[in-house]
Amino acid sequence: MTHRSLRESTVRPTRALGPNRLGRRGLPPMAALLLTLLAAGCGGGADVDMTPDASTNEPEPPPPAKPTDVDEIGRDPADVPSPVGDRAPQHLTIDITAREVIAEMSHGTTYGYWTFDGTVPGPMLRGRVGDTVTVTLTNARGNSMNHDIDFHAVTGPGGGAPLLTVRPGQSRSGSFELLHPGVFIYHCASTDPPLHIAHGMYGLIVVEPEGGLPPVDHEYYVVQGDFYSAYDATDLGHQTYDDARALREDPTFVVFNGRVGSLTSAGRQLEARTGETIRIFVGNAGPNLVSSFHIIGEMFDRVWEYGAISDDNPPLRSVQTVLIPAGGAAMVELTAEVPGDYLLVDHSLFRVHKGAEGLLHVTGDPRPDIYAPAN
Ligand SMILES: [Cu+2]
Repeated sequence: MTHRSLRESTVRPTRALGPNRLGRRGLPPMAALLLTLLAAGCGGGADVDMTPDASTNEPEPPPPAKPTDVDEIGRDPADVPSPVGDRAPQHLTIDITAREVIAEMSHGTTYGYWTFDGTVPGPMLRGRVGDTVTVTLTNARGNSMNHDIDFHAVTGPGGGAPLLTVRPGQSRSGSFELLHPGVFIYHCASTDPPLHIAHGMYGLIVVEPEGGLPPVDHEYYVVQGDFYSAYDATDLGHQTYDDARALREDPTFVVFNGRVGSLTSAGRQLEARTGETIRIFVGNAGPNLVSSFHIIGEMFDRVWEYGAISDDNPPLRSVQTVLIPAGGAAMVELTAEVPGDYLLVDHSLFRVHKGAEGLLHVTGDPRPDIYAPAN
């Protein structure tokens, strides 16, 4: 993020007291009512209607839900590229398209997303330390905004963003050597970066250490993000983005993989059998919140905090909850011993009411030696 963009984001005019939030004469409802009462007291007995105007206290409902451009905004958590393995560094080519789409945020609500390749998060990218990647970003014709990509895995100004800033209908490319292993966020950083992140423009790039990561039975891809609309999460209709709530860091939705229910719907859950090893690449795009990532009923056998998977960083073991900063990631591994359903949550638990939950479904034989009723 550049200093220029920070200043711009700070001085952006907000809609904190937009028309929907105002009472009569452009004042907040309580102030308007107070003025009405004062006018009655000074009016020399004038006949003033003291009945509060209900319309001043009732925020307008959202506009109707819009037709959607995509059936599913949430990236499938099983959509993970193959492991790199033990290979020499090579040159990789990555093509990504910025797409602005209307999609369902929750049942009965839509949101105007800005995406990489039409999903949130965008595609998981994967290479190894020492690889060179040539990234071509295309900004789809018909989009309204300029877009770019700041790769936290890229060494150099803006994480590559200045080389990849594209106007709608255009493409640009940049080449970068991946100097550090790790699990890294990438995100759009165009003009007002948090605005673009709050519309869904982010993903993970995994840079494996030399020799690759040890094999596991399942790998999954989960990225948390917070979204800000002018309405309540339960208001059905089109949920338009709201600057005021974003600046207050008061999200309407906190979700894994793009929407409410993205990782709990049928066919989109994380799945494993008892005894199998599960690796989850977990990112937190923010733009505001820090995540306390937790799986209810399980412990992480191994955790690489901050996504620092360099060979010389041993994992933490037997961890209950992983703190993931905004703009950060972690790699966690676990084996489920007992069959059943396990909820993925942000353990700032009221966020579950805003959508921050997923599901790990484990099949296998019961283990009464570990988990059983006692009577
Ligand atoms: Cu963007």
